[in-house]
Amino acid sequence: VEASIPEPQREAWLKHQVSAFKDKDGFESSFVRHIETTLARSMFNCDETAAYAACSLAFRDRLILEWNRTQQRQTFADSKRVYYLSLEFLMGRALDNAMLNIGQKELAKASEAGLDNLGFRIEDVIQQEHDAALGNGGLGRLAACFLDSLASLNYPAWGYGLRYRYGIFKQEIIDGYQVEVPDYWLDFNPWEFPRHDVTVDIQFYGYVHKSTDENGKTVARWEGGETVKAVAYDVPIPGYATPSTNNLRLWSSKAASGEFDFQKFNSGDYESSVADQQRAETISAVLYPNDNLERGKELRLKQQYFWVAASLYDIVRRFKKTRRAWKEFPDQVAIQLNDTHPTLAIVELQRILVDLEGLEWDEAWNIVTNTFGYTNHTVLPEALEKWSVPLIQHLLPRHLQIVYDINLFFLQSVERAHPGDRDLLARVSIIEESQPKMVRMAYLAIVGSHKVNGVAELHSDLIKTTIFKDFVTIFGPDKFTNVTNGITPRRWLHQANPRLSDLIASKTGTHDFLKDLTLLNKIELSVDDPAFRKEWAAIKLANKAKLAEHIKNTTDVVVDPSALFDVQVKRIHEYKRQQMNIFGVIHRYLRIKAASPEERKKFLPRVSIFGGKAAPGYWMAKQIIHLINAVGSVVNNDKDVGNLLKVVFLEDYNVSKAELIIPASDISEHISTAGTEASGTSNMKFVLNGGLIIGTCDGANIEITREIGENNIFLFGNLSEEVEDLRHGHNYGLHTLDPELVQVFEAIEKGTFGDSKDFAGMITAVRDHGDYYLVSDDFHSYLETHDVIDEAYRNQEDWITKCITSVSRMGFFTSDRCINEYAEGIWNIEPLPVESAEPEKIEA
Ligand code: CJB
Repeated sequence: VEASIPEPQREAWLKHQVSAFKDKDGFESSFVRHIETTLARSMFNCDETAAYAACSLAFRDRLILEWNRTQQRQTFADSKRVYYLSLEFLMGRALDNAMLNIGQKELAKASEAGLDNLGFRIEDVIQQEHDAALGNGGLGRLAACFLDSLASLNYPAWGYGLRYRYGIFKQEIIDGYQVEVPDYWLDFNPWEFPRHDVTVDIQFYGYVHKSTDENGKTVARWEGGETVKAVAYDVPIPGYATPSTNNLRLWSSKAASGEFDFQKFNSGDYESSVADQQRAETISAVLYPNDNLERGKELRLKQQYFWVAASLYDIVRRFKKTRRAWKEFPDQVAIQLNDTHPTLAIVELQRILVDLEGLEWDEAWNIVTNTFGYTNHTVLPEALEKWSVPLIQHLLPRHLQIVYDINLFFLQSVERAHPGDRDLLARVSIIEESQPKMVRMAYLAIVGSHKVNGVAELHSDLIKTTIFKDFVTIFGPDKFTNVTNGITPRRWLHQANPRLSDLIASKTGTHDFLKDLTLLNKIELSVDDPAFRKEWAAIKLANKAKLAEHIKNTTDVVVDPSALFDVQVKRIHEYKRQQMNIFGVIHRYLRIKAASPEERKKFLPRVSIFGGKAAPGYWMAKQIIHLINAVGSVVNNDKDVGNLLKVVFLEDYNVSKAELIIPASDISEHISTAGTEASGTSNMKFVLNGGLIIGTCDGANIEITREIGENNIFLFGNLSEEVEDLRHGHNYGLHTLDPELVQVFEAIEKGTFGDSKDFAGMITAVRDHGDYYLVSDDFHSYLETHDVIDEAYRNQEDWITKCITSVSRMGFFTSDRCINEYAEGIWNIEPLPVESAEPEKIEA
C-alpha cells in the first residue's frame, strides 16, 4: 500500500495513461520504436531475429497492459482464485498465440501493412522463436492448454512452476542414434518479466527444535541449515477474445547471500563463494527429462520443495493481505496438484498453519484438505513417486515429522472405521515399511486433498479399482472423480491449421467454435457439399506437402504427399509401443519384397513418420529409435520398394513441430497396451485436424470413439480387462509368439537392418522376458487393422466423409470443457470477466 501514489498526484498519472497500438500504423510505429530503442538497431541492421524481437515487444506491450488490468480487477474483486501447481509447462511458442488471442494478428500480417510493409513475412518471423519447452510430454502440455482455457474463460487463476535454465534437451539423430544437446532457451525471452522484488528465502537441511510455550503447548521450530533465494519471473497468459490475462509465475533459484559471500571473498576464498552461488542456481537449472518415470534424485526433491515453498509463501502472503480469518482460506484459495510432484505443498501448508501461525492441528488440517485437489496421470508403477525417509529427514526434517503425524492420525481413523484390519493399515500407510522406508507421495496426496481425479474415464475407473482401491473403501467413492483431458482449439486448430479453421468458419458463419467447440457440429450439415469437400481435401494435401518439404530439408528423404501419411509422434516408451509400429513396418517391407512386380502395384503407398524423445537413461527406448532409423535407411533406398514405403524419424519433436506434423496426418497411432495410457491428448489433436486414428481401447481413445462413432476410428487389440490374464499366461510359458512377428524377428536377426546385436534387447523383451506390453498378443490384430486402413483410404470419398464427420463431433475435447468441470466439481470458482481497455478490438 505504501508504494501507491497519493491521491493528488494521480491526476498526472491518469493524464499519461499508456495505451497499446490500435491500428496498423500504431503497430508499425511500435515495431520501429522497439527496433530503434529497446533493441538499439536500425533499418540498416534488422534481420528476422530482430524483427521477431520487435514484433514480440510490440505485442507484449499490449499484453502487459491487459495483464495489469486483470490483476487489479482480481485483487479488487477479492474472489476465489485457483492455483495450478505444475513442475512442467510445455508452452511452445508465444508470439503467434499472443497475436491470435489478442485478436490482432491481422494488423501484423495484412499485406501492404504491418510486417509486410516493413519488409518481413509473418511466417518467417514466427519461426524465429525458440519453443519454451519446460516439460516432457502430455502432462506438461496439458498444463499449458489449461492455462489457455483458464484465461479464455476469465477464471482468476495463476500457474506456478520452475523457471528451468535448460528445458527438455534438444534431440539430434546422429548415425541413427539419439544424441542429447542442452536446450538453453533464455538468451532472449521477451515473454517473461523478472520480479527481482518478489523473492522468498527457502530453507533446507537443519534440525527441529521443540519447546513448550507459556500455555504448555509444544512448539516445533525448524532451525539451521541453509537458505536459497527464490526469484519470481512472471509470464503473461492471454485469454482468447477476452482481455483477461492471467499469470504464470516461475521461480528461479539464487544464492541467498546475493552475488557471493563477501565474508569468504574477503578472506581469500573466492572460489568457494562462487561455488555456493552456483550450487544455489543448480536447483532451477534443469528439467528432469523423464516421462512416466521417477528416479528419486535428491536434486529433484530439492526442486520440488523449493518451488512448492516459494509458491505457498506467495499464496499465503496474498491471502493474509485480505485480513480474513484462516478458516476462510479454502473459500479464497484452491490449489490443484498436477500429479504428485507438488505433494509437499500439503505438508508445507500444514507446517505454516501449525508452526508459524499457531493454529491447532485439526483446524489446520481441515483447511489444508479443503484447499487441495490432486490429479493422477498414470498407473504405471515406475512413475509413482516415493521418496526415501532418510532423504526427507536430511533435507526437510520438520516436514518428515509432519508426514508421520499426518499418517498417524490417518491410520487411527482407518483403525476406528475398520477395527482389527492390520493388512489394510499396512496397505494404505503413507509410509512403506521397506528398507529404507519410503514415503508414498500419491497416498499423501489423496489423504491431504478433498478430490482426486483421473484424466479419462477408463483411467479414473482403473485408479479406483486398482492402485487406490483401498482409499475408495476408506473415503467413499465421491472423493474420486473423472475429468477427461482436453486440448485448446486456439493453438491446436486455429494456429496449427489456419486454413482448416477458416474453412470451418465459412460454414459455421464465425470463428465462435474456437470459444464453444461444440459448434463444430454445424459442419456435419455440409458433409455432402462438393465444394466444401474439395477444399477440405486440398487443405490436407497442402499440409502434407508442407510436411514433405520439412522431411526433405531435415532428412533428405523425398516423400510423395499423396501417399498415406501414418504418424506416431510422442515420447518413446515401451508402453506406447513404437516397437510394435516399427515391427509392423518391417512386416510390410517383407511383404513388398516378397511380392511380384505385378502384385506390388496393389500396395498403397505409405509414409511411416515417427518422432519423439527417449529419456537419456532409457536404454530400450533409445534402441527403438535406432531400429526405426536403421529400417528407414534400408527401406528408403530399396529400389524394389520405391514410393510404396518410406520410413522417417523426425528429429527433436516438440510443440512447434507438432503444429506442423499433426495437420498433415492421415492416420496416427495411439496404440498403447490397454490400460497403460491414462488419456493421451495428441489423439484429440489429430482427429480435430481431420486425421483418423488407429488405436487400442485405452485412455481417451474410448471416449473419442463414443463421440465420433466406431465407424470413424480403427480400434484393435486386447482390452484392459484381458491384460492381467495374458501377462500371467506369459509367465507360465503359455506364450506362443505370433508367426508374423517371428518372421520380423528373423529378418532383424539375419542382419537386414544392420548388426542385429543392436536390436537384441527389443526382441528378447518380447520373446524371452514375458512380453510385458503384449506386443505379440496384439500384433496380428494390429496388422489386420492396417490392411483395413489401406482399403478405407483407397475410397477417398468415404475417407473424407469420415474425417469431416469426426471433426464435427470433437467438441467435447476442448480444454474449456475440462476447466469448467474442474471449476465446478473441484475448485468451486466462478469466472470474473474483465472489461477491455480496448473495446474496439478486432476478432481473429
Ligand atoms: N503423463 O506426460 C505424462 N507424464 C507422466 O509422468 C505421467 C503421465 C501423461 O499425462 C497426460 C495428461 O494427463 C496423459 O494424457 C497421458 O496419458 C499421460 O501419459
